Amino acid sequence: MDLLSAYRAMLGIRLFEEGVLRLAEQGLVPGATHPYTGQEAVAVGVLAARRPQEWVVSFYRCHGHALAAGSPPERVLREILGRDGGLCGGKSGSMHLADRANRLLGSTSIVAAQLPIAAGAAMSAKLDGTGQAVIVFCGDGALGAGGAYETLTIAAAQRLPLLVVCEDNGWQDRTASALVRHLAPTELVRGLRLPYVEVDGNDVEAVHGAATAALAACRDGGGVGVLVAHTYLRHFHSQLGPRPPAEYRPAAERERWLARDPLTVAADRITADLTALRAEVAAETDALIRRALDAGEPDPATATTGVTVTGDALIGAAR
Ligand SMILES: Cc1ncc(C[n+]2csc(CCOP(=O)(O)OP(=O)(O)O)c2C)c(N)n1
Repeated sequence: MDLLSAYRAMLGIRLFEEGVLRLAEQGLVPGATHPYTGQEAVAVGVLAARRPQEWVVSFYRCHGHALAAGSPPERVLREILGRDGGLCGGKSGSMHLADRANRLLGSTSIVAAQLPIAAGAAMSAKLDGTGQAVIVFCGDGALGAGGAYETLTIAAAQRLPLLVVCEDNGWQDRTASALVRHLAPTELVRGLRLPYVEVDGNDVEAVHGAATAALAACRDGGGVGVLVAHTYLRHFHSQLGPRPPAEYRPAAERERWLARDPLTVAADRITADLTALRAEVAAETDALIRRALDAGEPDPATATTGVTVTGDALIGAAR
């Protein structure tokens, strides 16, 4: 992986997300929006290891995954704002991004619901003999859900080519994970006898290396694998309604993680001067935000189009 390109991609996501947060504060984002700030190295590192045709499945914290999968940022932002020209016609909003062209199968707001969806895609890949894996992102809390357990059990028994990327940011909404979980993600998957690897989720090169190896194992008939990436959110869980104050999370915890921000970790290893690159990405982001804000609302006549797909059409389109 080219570290400079990875840095650029992470910076693009960071500035995009900071822009979304500003727009949310101005009341321009309908519904809830969940920032990805601080977790950029996971999406960028993992998706740089993906083969172009491999499906990705995400959850409500999906902006970073979509951008790293190749979705056009302006279309993603228009979607988040519910505007014309959005990735899904302005109908999905922030939490349900899907982009067939870039193999983002979908994103769901129901914790852990993305796992069985991804297992279905992995089943399809296996039956088709494509030799491709499917990548699914989830939070650490999602691994405690019943649907996750069922999915992992069945996927393991069927040796489905599925890579589960668990983004362990230490929190589940407003609750510290340590308070509510009996087993850490690694202990849980060890109990299911699944191959797993644990990685510093703020180090894009480490994530990329681990994902490359894990995906190769999945594709090679190894079946389901799990990558647990330890990371941290810079901004809090969701931006809707009253938000907890910054000090909600312990100051020492925040400081420790923010000092190891993925952008800083990568920049420290790059010898080139990044000033011009930073200015360029900032200007690009500002321009796309301005254009998205200028976009109109979708034509009401499109409200019922493209929202359901039936039988053969679904199977045909998914391949
Ligand atoms: C089935 C279900 N239960 C509860 C919720 C409410 N909820 C939204 S996010 C969240 C916490 C999930 O934490 P985690 O999986 O660790 O992901 P993170 O948000 O930290 O990335 C909860 C409980 C939900 N969306 N779906």
